[in-house]
Amino acid sequence: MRTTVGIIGAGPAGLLLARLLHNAGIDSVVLESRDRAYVERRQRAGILEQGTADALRAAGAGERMDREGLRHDGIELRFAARRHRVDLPALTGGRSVTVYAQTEVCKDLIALRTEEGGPLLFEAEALAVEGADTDRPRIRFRHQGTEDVLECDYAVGCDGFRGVARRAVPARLARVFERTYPFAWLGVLADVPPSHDELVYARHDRGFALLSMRPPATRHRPSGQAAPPPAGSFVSRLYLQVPEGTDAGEWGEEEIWDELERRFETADDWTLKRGPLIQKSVTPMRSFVHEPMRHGRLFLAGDAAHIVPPTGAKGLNLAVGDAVTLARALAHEKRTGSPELLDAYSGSCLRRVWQAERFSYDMTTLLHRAPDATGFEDRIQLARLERIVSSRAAETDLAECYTGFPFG
Ligand code: FAS
Ligand code: PHB
Repeated sequence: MRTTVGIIGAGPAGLLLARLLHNAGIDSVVLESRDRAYVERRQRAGILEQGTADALRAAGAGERMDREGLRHDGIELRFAARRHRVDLPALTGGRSVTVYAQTEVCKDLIALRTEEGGPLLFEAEALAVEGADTDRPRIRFRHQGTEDVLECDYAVGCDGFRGVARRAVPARLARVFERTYPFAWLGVLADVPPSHDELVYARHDRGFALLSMRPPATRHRPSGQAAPPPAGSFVSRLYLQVPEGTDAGEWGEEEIWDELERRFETADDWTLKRGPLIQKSVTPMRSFVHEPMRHGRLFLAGDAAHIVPPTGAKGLNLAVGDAVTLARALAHEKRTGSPELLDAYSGSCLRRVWQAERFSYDMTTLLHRAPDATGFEDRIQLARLERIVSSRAAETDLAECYTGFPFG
């Protein structure tokens, strides 16, 4: 099998890259180890930055997002029973975010790929990337029980944190930066309308909690069905900080609601509506960056190169930024013969990645209470929050970072 760009992974990075290359007249093959149902059902990110929403529209993949997604102009910070709304457009010259789940983004991109006809092989597991530092990189893979080789001009690892592509970068040339956190997120999807119309990030002595939401389409409705949901029909997506290594089975339904209620406490009459839990899972918290994001004709994009704790809602958006940057560079090389944007890819992405790492780290340490937190650290957290809610400069930094960084 042969193609111009061999893409490993059909998550947001791989699917959007394939779409952008198609629009630029560049052929590609996407190899995805799981089946379509798994990829379309995997509950992950829920917030699209302004740049991500714009990129999906420009790629011709934003129609259902515009119909079913929800524009959000603010988020609420909650601490010491206080509530503070951060007005995103007012602080960023008009930028907002869109609530539209990663599952839906993937469904839309898979549907487009299937329509446009470019090869997207499910249950095709890449085994290794070979010859990355030659003119003919190859991806060895197994599909339907048979081993095969995908010859390509360029190989792109969009295969996530546990993928194989990164291994093709010689250890002597790689630098890894990593931090793990002593806590994780217990995430639930609940069949009850959200108790607030925007996201709520709560810092509490008992730990962090997040109130988010999902369009009803997230209830595993196959993409393409009509009937746009009325905004009121959204369901609740909620997260609780739990100790690292927690098993979701340790938490019963009532216990989860009771703990959420404690952490979202306010001085006013706000209440948390309860309902049946549809889905429950634990996400570990990690900061990780692999440098460089290129080796010869192998490029890394998305979680294959970097991981952020989800507090800043950056993971999916960084993956989109990498795909946009790489597609632009490959199209430039096809049009002009010049490799200059390809040569600039890693540095350009890493500038954006490190800004997102800094913001995600700041939001995580601002809002989560470490198991060994001291009274001093509690007071510093509250002082940091007080600074944000009382200083337009500090609040602007949060709003600019939350709505997203320009794609290089
Ligand atoms: P992905 O991991 O999405 O996709 C990689 C794909 O490659 C997968 O489909 C995988 O099956 C495939 N693959 C792996 N190895 C392969 C091989 N050898 N051969 C072929 N295919 C292979 N981000 C947020 O912004 N907000 C959140 O709330 C949030 N929650 C998350 C919860 C969880 C449990 C996880 C794991 C991540 C979460 N993230 C969140 C981050 C997440 O959204 C990622 O940033 C996003 O999926 C990155 O997209 P990709 O880089 O495409 O990687
Ligand atoms: C989500 O809706 O899944 C979500 C929202 C904001 C975050 C993280 C996750 O910061």
